[in-house]
Amino acid sequence: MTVYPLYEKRKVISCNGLWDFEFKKDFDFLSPDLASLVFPSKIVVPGVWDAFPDWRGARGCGAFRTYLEIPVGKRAKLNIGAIGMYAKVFIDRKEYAFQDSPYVPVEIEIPASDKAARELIVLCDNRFNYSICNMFELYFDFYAYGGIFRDVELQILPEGAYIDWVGVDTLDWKKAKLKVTVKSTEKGSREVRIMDGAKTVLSEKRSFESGSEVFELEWPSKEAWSSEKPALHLLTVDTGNDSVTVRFGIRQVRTEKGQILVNDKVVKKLLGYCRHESHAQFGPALPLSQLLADIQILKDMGCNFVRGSHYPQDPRFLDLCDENGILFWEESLGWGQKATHFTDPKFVASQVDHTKKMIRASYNHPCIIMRGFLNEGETIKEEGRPCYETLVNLIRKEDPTRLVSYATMFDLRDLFLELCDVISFNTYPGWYAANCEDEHPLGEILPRLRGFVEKLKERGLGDRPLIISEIGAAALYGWRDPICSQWSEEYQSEYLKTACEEIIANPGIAGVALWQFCDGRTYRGSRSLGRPRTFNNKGTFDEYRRPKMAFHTVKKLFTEASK
Ligand code: ADA
Repeated sequence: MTVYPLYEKRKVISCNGLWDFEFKKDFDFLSPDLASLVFPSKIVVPGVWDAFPDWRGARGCGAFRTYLEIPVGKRAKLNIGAIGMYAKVFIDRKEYAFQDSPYVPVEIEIPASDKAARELIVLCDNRFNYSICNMFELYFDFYAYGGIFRDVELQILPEGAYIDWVGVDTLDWKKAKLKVTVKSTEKGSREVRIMDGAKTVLSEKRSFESGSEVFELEWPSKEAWSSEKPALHLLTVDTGNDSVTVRFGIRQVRTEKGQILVNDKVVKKLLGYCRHESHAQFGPALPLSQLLADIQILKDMGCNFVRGSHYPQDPRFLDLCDENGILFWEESLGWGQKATHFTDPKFVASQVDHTKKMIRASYNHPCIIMRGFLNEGETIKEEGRPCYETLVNLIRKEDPTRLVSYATMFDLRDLFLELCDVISFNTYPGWYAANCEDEHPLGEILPRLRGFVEKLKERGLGDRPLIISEIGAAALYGWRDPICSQWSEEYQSEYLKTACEEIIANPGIAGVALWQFCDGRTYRGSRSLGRPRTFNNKGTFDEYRRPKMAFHTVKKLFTEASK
C-alpha cells in the first residue's frame, strides 16, 4: 500500500521487519546503561512485546535494535510511526529523541557521518510513571502496550534545504480553490513548482523568510471529495533538489442549524462506531489486512463515520477512510483526566506537543472532518477552562478547516460546551443505569436522548450539531440468554436497537458513534471487576472481529437509514 506523502527525490527505505530485542524488567530508562544490553531475542517491528508469547503482559523496558544503511556523507530522516508508552532513540549510542507521546510519530534528522551502517536503538518503556509520561495512566480503559507499533521509515535526504511539510486546504470547493502551505527546513530564495502529475500548476520564486510559504491556486480538476464519491488528488511540490507529493480531497466542512455540512451538503446522519486500534493477537500493531477488514465491515454495516477513540489512529487506516468515504473524528490521547491535570503546566505542555504532532501527521486526510481531545475530562470544574481554551485555540490555529469537539460525560452539566463547534455526549442510560432496581432498564434510553436535545436548546446551543459520541452496552461473545440479561448478546442487541432507532429518527441528533466497534483489552487487577476477561466488552464484534447478535441489528438499521 502506498502511504502518503511520497518523496520522489529521496531514497525511502522501510525499516520494518525483524529487529534485535531485549526485554528488561528493571532497566533504568532515564540513565540507561546501553553497554549492558546483549539483545538475545528477535522481535517484529511494528510490534508490541506484550502481545508476543515470550513477554505477554510484561511491564518494563524493551530495547529494539537495527542497523540503518545511510550512504557516507548523507543526512537521513527517520520516521517512527508510533511508540508505546514512551521512548528514547539512540543513533550510534547518542541520544536523539525522547518522546513521551504515544500514537504520534517520532521524527529525527540523522546527521551525515563517515560510517555507512548506523546503529539504531529504540528504548521503549511501558511502566506507568507520571513524571516521565503524563499522557497515559493505569486507570485508562484500554491497555497501554510497549513497543514500536507503526511503520518505521528511513529517508535519505537531499543536499541543502529540504521540504519539511506540505499542507493543502480547500478555500472554495466549487472553484477548487486551494491554499498550499510549504514549510522548508531553511530560509533562502528558491523556485517552487506545484504540479498536478507532470503538469505545472504554479511556479514562483519564494524566500522562505519565515520558514514557510503560502500559495493560492485553482486546482485543474474540480472533482470534490464526498462520502459517496471520495475523489482524491495528488499534488506535488518541487523545489528542484526535493519533491513531496501529498494526497488530498477537495472538501469543506461547516455547521448550520444543528447540522454538519460537507461541501454545502447536509450529512443526513453520521452513523458509525468508536474504534480502538486493538486486536487480540497484535495489540495496537494491526496488520494492513486487519485495517482493510475493519473498513469492509464498517462499509458493509452502512457506517459513514468513525470516531478514532481515544488517540490518533494509524495513517494507513486514515488513507483507507479517505479512499472509502468514511468521515472521521480524529482525537488526541486523553481519558478521564481531572481538573488537577488541567492545572498542571507539564500536562498541558504534553497535550500541546501531542496535538501538534497529530495535526502535522494527518493534515491532508479529507476523511477527517473534526478533531477532538481529552475524552471525558473533568469539565465540571472551572479550573480546567484555561487548558480547554488552550487546546481548542491550538487546534483552530494549527488546523482552521475542521470542526472542534470533545466527548463529555457530563452532558448539560459540562461548563465548556460553548467552546465546541459540535456538542458530543457520551452516555450510557440503561447500562450504567440510574435505577438499579429495574431489571431491564432500557426504558432509560429514550428520555435521556430526547432530554439532551431539549436542554441544549434551553442553553442556547440548539444550533450546534449534537453527536452521541458514545452509547452502548457490554455483551460477552457467545453468551446468549433468553431472559435478555445484562452481559448477554440479546441485551446488547436490544439496547443498540433502542438507541439507534431514536438517534436515527430524532432530527435534533446529528449522528452517533456507538461504543464500540470491537472488544478491546483493558486494565488488569481488581480494577477490572466490571470488565470481565479484562476486556471492554461493549464491542459489536469481539477482539477477533467475530460478530455478536447486535451486528445484524445495527447493520439493518444503519443500512436502511443511509438509503
Ligand atoms: C467511557 C469511555 C470509554 C469506555 C466507556 C465504557 O465513556 O470514554 O473509553 O471506557 O466509558 O465502556 O464505560
